[in-house]
Amino acid sequence: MISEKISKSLNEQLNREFYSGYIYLGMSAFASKLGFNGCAKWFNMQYQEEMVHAMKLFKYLEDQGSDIELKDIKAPKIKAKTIVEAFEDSLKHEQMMTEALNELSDMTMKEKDHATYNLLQWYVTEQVEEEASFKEIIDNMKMVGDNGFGLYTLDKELGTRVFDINSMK
Ligand code: OFO
Repeated sequence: MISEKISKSLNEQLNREFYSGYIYLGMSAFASKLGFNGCAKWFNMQYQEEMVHAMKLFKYLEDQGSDIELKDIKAPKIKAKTIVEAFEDSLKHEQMMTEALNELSDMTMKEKDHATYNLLQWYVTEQVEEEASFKEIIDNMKMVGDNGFGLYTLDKELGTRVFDINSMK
């Protein structure tokens, strides 16, 4: 059993995870419109990962006998004009997610809610990996600059990403 305050905050986080998925689906459509099909696939894999993040929380709330409140998912606004901006905006979004997860984690520490704290550490660790992969892609894109062949190669490489549900357990 978890407190009402924690349950409410986890429900908010559940919505944020679905929203993250929505953002990456939007980024995928944007990348594909620019002709970066590899990036589009990469973002689509990211969308699928976010759905796993959401469903992990959903299952936890269920296991704890908490109310699950499915709220409206905000439509994502894709402001990026270039492919590198799409990754930069994504990184900013992930940094916001990290902040939200750290705050949630602090809350569980204060409440001495060990089970939820333990669950959240999985997310905290996952955030380090996510931020690092966005940073790496941005760095590589900046290195390549306007070089068409470099961008083509990078796009092909990003298109090899596969979604492995087992790595998310
Ligand atoms: Fe990419 O963020 Fe979920 O947790």
